[in-house]
Amino acid sequence: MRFLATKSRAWILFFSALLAVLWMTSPIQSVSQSQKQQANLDGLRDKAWKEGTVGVIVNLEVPMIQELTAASARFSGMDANQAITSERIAADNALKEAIEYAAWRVFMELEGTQYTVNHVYSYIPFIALRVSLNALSLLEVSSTVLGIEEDGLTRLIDPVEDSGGAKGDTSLTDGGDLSRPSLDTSVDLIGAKTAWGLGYTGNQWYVAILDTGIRKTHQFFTGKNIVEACFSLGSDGAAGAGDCPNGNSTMTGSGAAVHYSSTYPSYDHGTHVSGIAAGKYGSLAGVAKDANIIAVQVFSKFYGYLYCGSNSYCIASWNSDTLDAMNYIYSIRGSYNIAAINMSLGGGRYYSSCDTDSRKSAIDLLRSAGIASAIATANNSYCGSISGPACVSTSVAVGASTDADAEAYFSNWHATMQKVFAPGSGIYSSTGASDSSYASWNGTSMATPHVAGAWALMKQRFNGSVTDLLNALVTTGKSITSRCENKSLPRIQVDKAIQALPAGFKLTIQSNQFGTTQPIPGVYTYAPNTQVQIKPVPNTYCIFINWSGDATGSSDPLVVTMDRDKTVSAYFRYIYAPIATGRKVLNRTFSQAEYINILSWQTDPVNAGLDITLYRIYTMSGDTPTLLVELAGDKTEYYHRKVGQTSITTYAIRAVTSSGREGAPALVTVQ
Ligand SMILES: [Ca+2]
Repeated sequence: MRFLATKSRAWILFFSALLAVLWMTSPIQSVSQSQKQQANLDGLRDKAWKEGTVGVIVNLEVPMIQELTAASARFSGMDANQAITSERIAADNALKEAIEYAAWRVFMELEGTQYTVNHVYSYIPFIALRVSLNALSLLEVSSTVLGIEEDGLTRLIDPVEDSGGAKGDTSLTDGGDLSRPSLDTSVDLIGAKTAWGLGYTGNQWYVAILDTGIRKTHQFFTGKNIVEACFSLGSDGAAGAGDCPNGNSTMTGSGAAVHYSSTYPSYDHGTHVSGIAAGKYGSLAGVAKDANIIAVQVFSKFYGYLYCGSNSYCIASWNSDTLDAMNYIYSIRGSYNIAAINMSLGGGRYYSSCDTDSRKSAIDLLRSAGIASAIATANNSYCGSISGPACVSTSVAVGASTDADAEAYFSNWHATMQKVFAPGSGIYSSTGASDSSYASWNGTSMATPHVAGAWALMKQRFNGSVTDLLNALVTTGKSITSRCENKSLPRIQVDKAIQALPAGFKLTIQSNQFGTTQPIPGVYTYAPNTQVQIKPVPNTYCIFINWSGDATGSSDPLVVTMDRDKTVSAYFRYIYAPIATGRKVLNRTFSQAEYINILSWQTDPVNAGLDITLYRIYTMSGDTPTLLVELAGDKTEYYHRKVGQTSITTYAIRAVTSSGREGAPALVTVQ
């Protein structure tokens, strides 16, 4: 275990500057003990006492968290250019620093107790720790802590066994016959093939599979870009050494999401799920056949009866690892067009929404960036209850149906927590045994990637919000009545959902590095003949010059009529400081002698072509400017009269354009 006590000095140094600033500007509201989630505290104390430590996920009080999150989530989808990347990173960093500061406050309070820091999340106000009883007691009374939940283990949703078969009908394991299998049937049933015919194949989009990793050399993933990551604390539930391929508890990059050996049951679950969402080989294909995959391995390896029951070996995912995987997906939203995350994992039994779960924050964060969380309801045959995190009200919880459009007997049912059905019986997809192995499995785990894949098809048509796209799926799906009660939910019909979404033309908005636009640069889809307003937003000391591409002139705002796909680019320029000098002279007039500061300047030649109509001269008191005088643009000299003989004055001279934008200041000190 890695205890942080010896590291806290580095934290102190790192955050000392922040402390000074934030202490003044951000009053920390104290949180009454009654506001915290009390339910499990007794259980946590008990566990910490018996086992020495307990894994916890701690909800932090972070001032301005809603504003900071909204500022970050404004940057959804891929960055259009470098200017956006730097703005997004600035917004993300502001959020990250506020969370780190709150985390640091907690670590200060825990000084002298035993604890391990497992995760400090960058974008959600949580940290995950393994704590001693002493540390837990301090967390309970901390004014920076809003809630404490156990870092629980969540299982894979194992495929349901057919009679006599290990995982569904393994007799279908591929012998070269790729035309027969039922993935073909289910993909066709939900209208994916029709959607491909309309041009929607998931091309350019990514589906993120949070699962057991992937056999990326499998023929079903030929030609796909596969982004990999791993979050796996290991059986000790502590950061540092872990079960990722590099031996650590986190890893990104090639090889990070390689699956475990077949010693571990369901080791290749993620390979099967990925194939359903986005596989393609020969005539067999998953739902979003041209989509790419972000494979995130979130499971740790366990051994022994306590964890694995009758199996010697098993896998389970620490909730704090799953949370970090979701946080990671958000962190790379500027680099990939991410349609949805798929979580074919779950645990527990929930009769109503579990919206106090930490995973709600991550699901909402992804949702604010337009990324859906498709989550399996699990396979316990429950009526009126489903597993978590599908129970989070803002997830897209998926139950399983059959190819005959009946509810699968194993599928957990809840009329409102579940959102849709998708086929999950006898679904044929890639497995981990070899690069050409396939098998037919049953389960809500297999239903869920049908929805994640469908999301990529819909996003290609219309890059709308999770609400928009879910609404399209729900209103166009085929109604399936539950075996549990006389209520129905729609089985997805993606071709119809796509046609219900705005047909849309694409508007690509770009800007150079000296400004941005509102809406921010990116690719948008609008219904035909929509009039779109775009405002140019210059950076400090910059000026908007004109539009190019499918627009000209310098209208602010620009109105674009969407009668076809269009691209508009906003061109901005930096206004350079004048080239200036200053000196002090003693002037003897008839009546008196006076000291005069003489300032002279000329426009920097780099400004050529800019319409400089004014110069403004400020005197500086520290960083604070006070306007001294405003002069016409043809002036190149100013006499500041009656200054003290020994006075030292700093002037800021700025060029001002006809549109009133001020350029960068030339600072001139005269003494
Ligand atoms: Ca570990």
